[in-house]
Amino acid sequence: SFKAVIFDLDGVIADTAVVHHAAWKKLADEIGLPFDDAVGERLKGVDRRASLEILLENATRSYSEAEKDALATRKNDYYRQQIEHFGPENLLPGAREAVAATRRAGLKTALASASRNAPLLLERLGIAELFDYVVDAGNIRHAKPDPEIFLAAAAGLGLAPADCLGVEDAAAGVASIHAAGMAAVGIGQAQALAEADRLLPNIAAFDIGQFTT
Ligand code: B16
Ligand code: MG
Repeated sequence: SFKAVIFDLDGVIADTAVVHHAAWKKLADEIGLPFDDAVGERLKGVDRRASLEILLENATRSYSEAEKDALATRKNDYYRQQIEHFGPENLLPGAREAVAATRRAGLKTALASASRNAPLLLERLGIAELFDYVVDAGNIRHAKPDPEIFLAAAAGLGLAPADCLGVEDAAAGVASIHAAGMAAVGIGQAQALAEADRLLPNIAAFDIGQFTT
């Protein structure tokens, strides 16, 4: 059975997927690019720069590197304005208990978030101490669906990937978990998460007992 659970943050533990979505939509509206739910779904779990590239697929002109940097910074400013006021009330229901119960069951816990804002968010949510290892997103060179971030989490825990269970709300994240050689729990809508080994409607439905027998 598993020795660790590696959690994603945005959309699994914190109610931030909607905040990222709103910040990207605001930016897209301002620069006159189309932004629908299908594009929004593709941005989930993908790092900031790769998300911007997806957004710019619909652009009618090319953007310089400096312009791209400015756009990515603008999106992050919108996002930061919102999470500045976050507290434990912004945890998704059952999230703290899911992580705490995993530890009580004797498993290790890690965080594999692509967000450079993850450490700040963990502090604000009051759950930083529940993780044995937090991947530094700034050191990850290849965005999800590449396996790098989940492999880094397993390495940080000192465990083999096959001993770890990954939990994700994004299709790119589930693909990253599988590419790392781990089993994946999908959180959310079946449509976007068809590849997950187990599908749960939300993190409150996560029962570590189902994965340790
Ligand atoms: P930042 P996760 C991801 O976090 C988000 O799902 C994704 O929408 C966001 O673009 C990415 O983090 C980068 O976040 O701009 O804060 O560095 O789902 O991997 O926890
Ligand atoms: Mg996510």
